[in-house]
Amino acid sequence: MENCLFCSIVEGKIPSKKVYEDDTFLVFHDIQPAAPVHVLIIPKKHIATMNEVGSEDYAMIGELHRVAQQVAKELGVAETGYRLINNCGPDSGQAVYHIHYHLLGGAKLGLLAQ
Ligand code: IU
Repeated sequence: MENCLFCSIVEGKIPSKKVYEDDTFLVFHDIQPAAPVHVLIIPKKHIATMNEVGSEDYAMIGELHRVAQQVAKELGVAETGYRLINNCGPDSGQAVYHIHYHLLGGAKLGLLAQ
């Protein structure tokens, strides 16, 4: 998708600090971390928001949770705890319209972190 920041990151046109990558997903550090651990888990497929997730994507979105588990372990927050957040649409504060999940941890998180 042209003019999509996260598609450009997937394509390597914009650099990112990668944590994990496979054929379907990319995980990279958020450029403005809101917690000691703050990474973004994205499908490589361009889906603008949660509202556009179709039945053909349900298995992939399920698989994303496996990636979240793995990354949480690798980043050392699996046991201490973490938060997995998807912002959808204007009221949520979604700024980038390529679906992504924030994985936040490494400290006690405030109620409204992200
Ligand atoms: P949001 O859920 O759409 O509000 O989150 C977008 C996130 O993308 C936000 O935390 C930004 O700091 C982050 N981000 C980034 O990691 N790299 C970028 O080049 C840009 C935003 I622009």
